[in-house]
Amino acid sequence: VRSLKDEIKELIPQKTQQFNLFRKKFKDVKIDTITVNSILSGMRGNKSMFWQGTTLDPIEGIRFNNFTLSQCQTSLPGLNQNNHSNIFLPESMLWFLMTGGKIPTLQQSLQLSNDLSERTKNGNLPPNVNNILSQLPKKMHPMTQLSIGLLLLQENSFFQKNYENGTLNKDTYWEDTLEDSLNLIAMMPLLAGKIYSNMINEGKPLGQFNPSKDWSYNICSLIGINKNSDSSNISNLSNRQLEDFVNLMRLYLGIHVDHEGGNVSAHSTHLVGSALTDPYLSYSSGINGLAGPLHGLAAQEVVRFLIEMNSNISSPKNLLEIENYLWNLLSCKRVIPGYGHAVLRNTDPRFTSLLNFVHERSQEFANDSHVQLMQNLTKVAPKVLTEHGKCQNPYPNVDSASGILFYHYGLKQTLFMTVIFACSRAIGPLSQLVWDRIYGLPIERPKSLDLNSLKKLVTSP
Ligand code: FCX
Repeated sequence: VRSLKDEIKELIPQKTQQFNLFRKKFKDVKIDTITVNSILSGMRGNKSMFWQGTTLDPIEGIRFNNFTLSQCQTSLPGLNQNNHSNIFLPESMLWFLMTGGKIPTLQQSLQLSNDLSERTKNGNLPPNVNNILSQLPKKMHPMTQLSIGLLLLQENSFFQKNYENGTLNKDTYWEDTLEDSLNLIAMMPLLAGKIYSNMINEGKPLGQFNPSKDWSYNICSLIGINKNSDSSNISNLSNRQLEDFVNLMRLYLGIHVDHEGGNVSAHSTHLVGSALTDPYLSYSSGINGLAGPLHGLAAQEVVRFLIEMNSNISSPKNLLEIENYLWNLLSCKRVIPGYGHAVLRNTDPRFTSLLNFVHERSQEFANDSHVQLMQNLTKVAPKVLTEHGKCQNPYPNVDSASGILFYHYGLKQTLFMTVIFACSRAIGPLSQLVWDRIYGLPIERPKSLDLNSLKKLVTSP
């Protein structure tokens, strides 16, 4: 089976030729105008960034290489049914994004999975990294621990080493970027496992890495929610539930990989990377952005919000009480977490795919009052937010469902949930970083303006 690197190498001449021709032919064509409001409102809607793998349509949601999420779910290989299933392997998506749209065979996905396993050197973090992470204060925010973990791994960057010793040139930047990116992605399960064990098990391992298993399976294993878990105190799940949890993890990791380029985690990785910064440093910056409550941390906020609301209403089925609770929240100038989006103007298809996971297992979730509340909220929150009249998108986003499903299976540490998001998000922005190097994109440097300069621009004819 050909390796991912060979596949990319073969694509480069044709893709770069297309890219360069396009740039040459259309370089002076105007495609957007920038208003004062867009400068003062987080550059919302400015068409000013090149991003290859994903685009976000306000109504239909995310497309990966022009495939909708449901097309990905029927086309990308997974482990469940005849090579293709609704739950594809995140490794399949990694291949699909890195190759700019080539659908891998199951064999190629499994080979990539195996490649990632081998890159972990028997499932161990380098001893110095492990030691330093063990010494971090156990109460340190897990996203801070993750960012530190990546910075510690940076000493293994081939890009950084080879740039320093002068053996790289513009044509070969991408090769070490790919190498570093795959090594980084391979290490994410180990970092996640270490951080979760710091949080709940005094840094002692919760489970074992299994080199013959896939990336998602190993995340479940290393956080102690798996059949081979060393720790009996964490999950009391039946075999079927453990299997479902691994599938939920595969689904979650597959759908969170990317959400076009402008979101904070993707954009910060891209921006920092544009200074020829290596993948470890670049993605560590992305992670710092993901840790914000308006971005990746929202899933955790939703879990806290659902638990809190359930303790204040008589039943998750009482829609009137839910409505009153939401109005009360809004009157205190707080947001309804898991609702709204900067680009989407419809229900997030990623939310729908998580909801389908629940519907397919209705017995399992029948008695979970938090999952019921999450579902019933969809009947009330859009109406309330619409009447409230501020929010441009009153519909649920992916974070509305993700955390509470993990919670159901025993992952109770809400602060940790964004670490799992970060495992997934590595895939999109790092695939882009490889292509940034192939296309030779320059350092990003938008022009900033102070109020005086803006005033001059708006008053001059
Ligand atoms: N509840 C209450 N008010 C909301 C709201 C919500 N869920 N969503 C938006 N609003 C408010 C905004 O706070 C803003 O108020 P302001 O004028 O007083 O500042 C107004 O409505 C207009 O905001 P809008 O243009 O619709 O949304 P933005 O693009 O500014 O912000 C986010 C988008 C996602 C940040 C916003 O909808 C929000 O805070 N949602 C809740 C948090 C959340 O779920 N985040 C996850 C987003 C996503 F999935 C991700 O990127 O990870």
